[in-house]
Amino acid sequence: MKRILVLGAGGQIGTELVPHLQKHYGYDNVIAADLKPEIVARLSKGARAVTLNALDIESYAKLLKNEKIDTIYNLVALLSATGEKNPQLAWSLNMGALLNSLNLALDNNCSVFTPSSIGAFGENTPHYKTPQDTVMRPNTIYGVCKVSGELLSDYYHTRFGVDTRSVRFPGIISNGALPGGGTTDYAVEVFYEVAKHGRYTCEVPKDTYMDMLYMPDALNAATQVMEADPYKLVHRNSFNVTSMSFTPEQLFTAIKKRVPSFTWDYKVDPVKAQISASWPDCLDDSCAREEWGWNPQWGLDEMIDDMLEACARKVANGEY
Ligand code: AKB
Repeated sequence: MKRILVLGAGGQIGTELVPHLQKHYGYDNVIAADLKPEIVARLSKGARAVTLNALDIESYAKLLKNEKIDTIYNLVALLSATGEKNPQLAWSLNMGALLNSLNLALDNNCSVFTPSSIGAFGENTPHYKTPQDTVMRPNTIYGVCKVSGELLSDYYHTRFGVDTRSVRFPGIISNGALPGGGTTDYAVEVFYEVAKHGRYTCEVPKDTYMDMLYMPDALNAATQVMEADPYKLVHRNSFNVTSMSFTPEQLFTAIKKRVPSFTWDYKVDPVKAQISASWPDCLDDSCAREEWGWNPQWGLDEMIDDMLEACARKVANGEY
């Protein structure tokens, strides 16, 4: 049985990845680590949780040894929009956590999953059916970290034999923890605002296409790529994955069909407009399908129905 550490466990993905991993590998085999004690206090209600600064390599090494960890899910990252407010911090945090994870994985014989992103692509990437292997010249610090992270992870695999694997996540839509600081966050926020106020002001231009995944598919992507037969992997860092692509206007129109009183408008944030315009409209994820059987289950309509119900419940229970 695997012994797993989830770093940055209190964020949007970690909050749901921890119970998903517990279900597959057992409660005791999953350690949830986060920087902030108040987040660790929340996590400890449903997991073995510890406070850890991923940049503190000695504490990180001690935890790996004490817990006999063999698999690291490194989710530590400042996202695209927040990264632009403090590029130096984004670089030192995103790359520092990755470099420590790779070096400690080498010393302790661990596998490492570090999500990449559609943010790894840039303006001169082909935007329609963006290929697995293509031009990658992002113009955000987040994207620069993601491309560097992909290259570094592949380097640690080919040079030192570390088992590194990854997927390029699009926007992830979920109703566990809210995302924070991303360009795709609008596609989550809108559901809470529909439930609470019946209206939403969107900061991304109405006609910008971006790929999205519903959380259950994102969780499966993270565990399936780590379980894949290594001999079938032509790629490692990182695989395109997607299940839907839409514009804000298309999403809001589809919500309005279910909630006729819903209204929305736009107050475009120039940073988010620039970032979202530079990202793909839709990815080609055929390599993930061929090499490890990627097969997402959630499309736009099922996702909207599920999100509306879950967010209405959360608002009714006073959880938002
Ligand atoms: C962001 O918007 O920054 C993230 C991402 C697509 O990586 N959600």
